[in-house]
Amino acid sequence: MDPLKSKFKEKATAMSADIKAMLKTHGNLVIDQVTISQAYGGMRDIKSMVWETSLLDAQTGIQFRGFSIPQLQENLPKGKGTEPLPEGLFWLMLTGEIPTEAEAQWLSDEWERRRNVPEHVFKTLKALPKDAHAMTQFSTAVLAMQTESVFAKRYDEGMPKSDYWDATYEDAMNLIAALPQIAAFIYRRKYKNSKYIKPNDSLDWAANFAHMLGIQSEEFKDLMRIYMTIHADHEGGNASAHATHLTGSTLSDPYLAFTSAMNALSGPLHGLANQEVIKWIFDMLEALGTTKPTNEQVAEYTRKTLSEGKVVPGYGHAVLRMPDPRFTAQMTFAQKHTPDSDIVKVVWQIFEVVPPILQSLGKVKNPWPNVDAHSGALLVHYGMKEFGFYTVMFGVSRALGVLAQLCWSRALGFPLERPKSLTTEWVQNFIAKQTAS
Ligand code: CMX
Repeated sequence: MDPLKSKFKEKATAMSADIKAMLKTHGNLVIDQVTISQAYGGMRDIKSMVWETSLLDAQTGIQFRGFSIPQLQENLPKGKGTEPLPEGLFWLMLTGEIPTEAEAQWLSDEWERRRNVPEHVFKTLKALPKDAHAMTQFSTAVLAMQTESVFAKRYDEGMPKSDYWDATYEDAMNLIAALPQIAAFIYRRKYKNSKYIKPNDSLDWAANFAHMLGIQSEEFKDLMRIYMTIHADHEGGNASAHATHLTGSTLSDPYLAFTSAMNALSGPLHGLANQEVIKWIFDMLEALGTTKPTNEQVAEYTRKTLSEGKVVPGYGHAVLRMPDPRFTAQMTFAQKHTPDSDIVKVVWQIFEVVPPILQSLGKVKNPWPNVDAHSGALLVHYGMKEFGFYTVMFGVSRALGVLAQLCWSRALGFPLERPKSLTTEWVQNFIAKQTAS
């Protein structure tokens, strides 16, 4: 058994026993109540699922196994670069332990060994029109690759429940290993005349992705390392994580579950916001006829967007009530590497101008930027102007978190997810009974 799998098995076996004992003694403790507003309002804040790999706090932001983003930057292995390796984060999410440089290097090599993409996946992609959205292509490719699922094959052969975690781990590792190649193929086919770039065996997972996209600078490789790290996981209730959890809970294999995640990520209120942000910025600069707008011009354009009944993309969050630490991490990267970039400066200007305007509406619960407010400007700076591809990059990263958690969900034997729904008539009758008594 490989070192990561055996460590995961050891941790999951111990935790499974702990959870069984806890449920026996404390299973009836009430941890939350649900209001009618929550039932109608997208189930905000209801504590009703367990997600081991990360936890989100409204005021302090995301923690991966108890580590904030700056702490990940301090503690995770960095390989040949200066930013954390996503390999290290995956190890941390799966085992709860920070890996050594050697363990992160082992994982890099292991993903290199597993990264085979079958020819029919590329053929499937080639059958799609190039102008199909990059996320449609990405989701289709992952679905086409489901032919390789170890979980589906073993289930078909009668695998016992006790082995589900093992087959899930195999699929998670193989899929994560293959995603950069699939994503880069989509990018090069769609935008670079199908001039593909072969993987480079000497590079880590994120740097190899940068290489296959066709941007060879060391700075961009570091950007990909931090980008793939900060987008990986955001606890379990967000739409892409929850979609993986829900689909996976039916014992659909990891390829099918991850496709659900990617379809959820493709919505403009979730991952597609990263394309919408840069589109909004480009549209604004074009409308104003300048690359260096004044704060008054940005404010006026923001008010125009709101008056047209649209949201300002990249701002607001269902949980956070402060600037997203993933935004701040990208801003810190930009302050270090690209302080003179015009497009990055516009992002910082929007950060100054937009929050008070959103606050003044009186209804926006979080006027601050989220992760998507910054990412596009950095990509544009390094030459990736094709914003229709941006959500695929988010998706490649998101695989790390949701698939690590899927291993945990199978190891802990989480059951089919099936919350209770109501009709408005049921709610009205309930109110009538409550108010009568
Ligand atoms: N611009 C304008 N209005 C906004 C807004 C924004 N950025 N954010 C919230 N609002 C509005 C909502 O549309 C809602 O209006 P109505 O009552 O008229 O329907 C009101 O403020 C209250 O919303 P909220 O409780 O503050 O926010 P929600 O939890 O419902 O929604 C989110 C959260 C992210 C969907 C919302 O802030 C939004 O649409 N933001 C822009 C899109 C975006 O950046 N999404 C990416 C999120 C991060 C990610 O998942 O990648």
